[in-house]
Amino acid sequence: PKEIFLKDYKLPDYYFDTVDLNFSLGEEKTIVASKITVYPRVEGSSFPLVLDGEDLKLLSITVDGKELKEGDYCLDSRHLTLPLPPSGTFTLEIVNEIYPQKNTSLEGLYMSSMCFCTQCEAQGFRKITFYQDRPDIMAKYTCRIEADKSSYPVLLSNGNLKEKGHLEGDRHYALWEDPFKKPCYLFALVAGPLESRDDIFVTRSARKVSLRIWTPAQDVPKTAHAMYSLKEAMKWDEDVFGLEYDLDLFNIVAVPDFNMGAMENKSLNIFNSGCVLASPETATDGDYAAILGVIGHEYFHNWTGNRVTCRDWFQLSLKEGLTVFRDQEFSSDMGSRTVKRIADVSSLRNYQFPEDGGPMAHPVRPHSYIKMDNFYTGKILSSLALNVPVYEKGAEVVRMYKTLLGSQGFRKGMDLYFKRHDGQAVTCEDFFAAMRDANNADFANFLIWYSQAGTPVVKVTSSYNAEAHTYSLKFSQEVPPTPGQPVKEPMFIPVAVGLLDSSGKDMPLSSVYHDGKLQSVEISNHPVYTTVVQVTKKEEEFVFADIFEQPTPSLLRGYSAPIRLESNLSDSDLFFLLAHDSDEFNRWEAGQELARKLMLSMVADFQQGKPLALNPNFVHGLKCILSDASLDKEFIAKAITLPSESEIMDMMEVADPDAVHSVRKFIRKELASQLKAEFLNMVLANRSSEEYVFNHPNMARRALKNVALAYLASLEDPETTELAVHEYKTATNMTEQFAALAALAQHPGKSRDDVLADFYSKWQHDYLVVNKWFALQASSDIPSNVENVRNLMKHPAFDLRNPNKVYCVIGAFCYSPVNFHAKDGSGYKFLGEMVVQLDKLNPQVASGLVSSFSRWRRYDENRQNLAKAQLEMIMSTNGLSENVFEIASKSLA
Ligand code: B3K
Ligand code: ZN
Repeated sequence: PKEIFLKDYKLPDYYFDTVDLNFSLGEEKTIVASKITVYPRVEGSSFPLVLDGEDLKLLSITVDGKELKEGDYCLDSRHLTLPLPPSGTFTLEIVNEIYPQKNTSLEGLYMSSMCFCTQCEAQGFRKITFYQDRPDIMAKYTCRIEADKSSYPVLLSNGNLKEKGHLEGDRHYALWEDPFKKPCYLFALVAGPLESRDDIFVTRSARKVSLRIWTPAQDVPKTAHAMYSLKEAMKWDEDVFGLEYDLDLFNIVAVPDFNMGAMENKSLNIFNSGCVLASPETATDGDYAAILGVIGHEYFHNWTGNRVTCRDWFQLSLKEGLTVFRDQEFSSDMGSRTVKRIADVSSLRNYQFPEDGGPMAHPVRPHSYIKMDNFYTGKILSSLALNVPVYEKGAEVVRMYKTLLGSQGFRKGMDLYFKRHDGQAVTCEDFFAAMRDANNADFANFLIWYSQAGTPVVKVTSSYNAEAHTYSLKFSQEVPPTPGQPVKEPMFIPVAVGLLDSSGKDMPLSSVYHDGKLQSVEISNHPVYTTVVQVTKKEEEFVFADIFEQPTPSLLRGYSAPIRLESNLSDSDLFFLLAHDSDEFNRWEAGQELARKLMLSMVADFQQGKPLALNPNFVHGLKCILSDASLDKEFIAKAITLPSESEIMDMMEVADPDAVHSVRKFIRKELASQLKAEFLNMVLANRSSEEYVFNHPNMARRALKNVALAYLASLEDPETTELAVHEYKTATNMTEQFAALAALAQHPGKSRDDVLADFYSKWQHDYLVVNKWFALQASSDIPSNVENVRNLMKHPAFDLRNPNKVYCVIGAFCYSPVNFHAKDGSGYKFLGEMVVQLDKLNPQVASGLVSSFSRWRRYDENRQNLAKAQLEMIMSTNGLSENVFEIASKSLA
């Protein structure tokens, strides 16, 4: 397999102006005819024209109307080369065959249930026809689709419908035209027996846009929330970024078989049905929130990704980091900003930090790849797979621009970015330059965020000078080495700081000394309570003036940079911040920091065979949060949730899944028993009295109730078990029903078996709910779960060809540290077998799973040997895909 490098990027020798595609659809065989106007980048130059093409059967190739004979071109398994194309502009016509029914990779053109559909990003278009499959080739497309009328009544592609009509033999056709230039990865086609929910959005310049969400007829009622989300997203992008939709039609199609969450094809977004379909009875608040976020995300790509796209795939974060940032902001504005921030930061800690510290660490903009797809499949979360560095750390980088420039400065930068680059394929530097130039900003070494991998560790120490009334914060930063980058440069780290007085109030900040210079912080005599200091060197000091008592610092407010912060705050400082910080995110963070310290020290006790005891101050701290009526309920739910097992394991020298699991379980049970009255009260006080509504207050209420119920169920006593069964039986929405089921499912026994059986019999007709049932069992911590998981795979509802089911059963299993990392190696063996089987069907899904092995060196020697043996077994498999090869070989390196 060949590694591709960013530094080798070359402008294409040829561009394409117009592309006319013609599909004659058949399940077994589809004929694709393309007609492309080609012109050389440099007039008069003569280079070979190299087209990508995989799994295609070439039928004919014509240049300017003249059919080429065999010796006129070269064809291998990946390329079609024309050694001597005509000079100047010419017309290239190619006819080829493809086999959608046989395409289990779910990229290119494939079948999902009764539909044809496509997935072209990153390099799937080459599985449809021969093309220069790279994003800097932007052309205007038409697409004519021909298919059986009764089996495929709906025919969709990008842009506007120009023509449709009947053809002989129960066939029909549709002709679509997309007026915007696009790279081929945004091409899409869908054909099938679909029906739509229709609506209209009136843009701010009073244009009417038809909105259609397509699904099989029986699912149309479940698209109301997706339509709501789409309209809200369209409005939000106008309000916040001044960005208006640019066509008269916007289509969304939901299909059950999809490798990822969704795809932003121009005006024809294709979605994993798990990211579209919802009803109060079948979807949880989490699903509703995810749908809002993903619908927003794909819609926002219309500007950040489609109108301005990436020059090459190394620039993926240009569109993904920015669009994730935009969807995070959208969700924050639609719900609770703090809670959304907490969720995003938890995700970074659970996935990004571990990856950044392992063999797969790579920068936001990678330097090389073997298979581009691997930059999308870092974590598998229900049905959504996202690459964390490119997507989520990329979003953090975009967030830092906003932190540094403020909302208005950031908006100016965005405006300039679109003004300069609309219709272009550009790079991360272009985005950086727009932000800088629009604000005359000095960003020093900010660009290093794109090229340097690893999570910076920032240490901060503080001291107060009571005579001078100054307060000093000394920062030092270190970026740990990562593969290929042994030595690191200091990074540009914006640290948002507030100082609390002894009553817990924010102190006004007037001025800061930095490098011996005094800088005013106040803005025109308005007191400022949070200021952003810019740490750009290995060591740096900031001294706050006019501080009249010893403060407690609130550092990195709102998590202003994606770093690990190590401070000299004492436990009592942290309890103080937990109780008083005006920055709600940092209140949560103080509680988490306390919990991390506590858990790590108890893990050490556990490993030394000492009895476990829970610090009463911690119980008291949580009790205060629980009883603080001024706090948002969803915030309370987050604040009383302990850091995950993987977060704690990531902080250990040698990760010990059994110890971490036992300790976390112990603390949960102890909290439940000491705060039982409070938790019971929370369940009773927060039951639903009305119909399901998707809004923040209602979701917050349900979140708090569900967390409390899970704590209570951990007691495994008859009273709380009965309560959970009661909540399960009386629930009127999936959020509460599933939470009660999940609370019971953690503990082996009759109640567990009964509710699981009941749930399946209730919901067996709904595959998305059945997926939840699968995931709950597969991710369970009950002992020796691997056997249950093997049995689940024999269940009639399981299908190895459907990515969602693979994620819900095999993927979910890997998220139970105790079972995946079982000492006897049974979990590793299971995953090894599955990767090999899946790789033959769907390499993207297989490589997503193999990454669960990549951190094998973090465990004890016995586990290391067992995991390594599986990686070696995978590597020795014949016919391994490049996708799996890349992850497995890098993991072993
Ligand atoms: N851009 C798509 C990702 C497709 C990846 C395919 N391997 C989804 C998104 O980020 O919006
Ligand atoms: Zn995206």
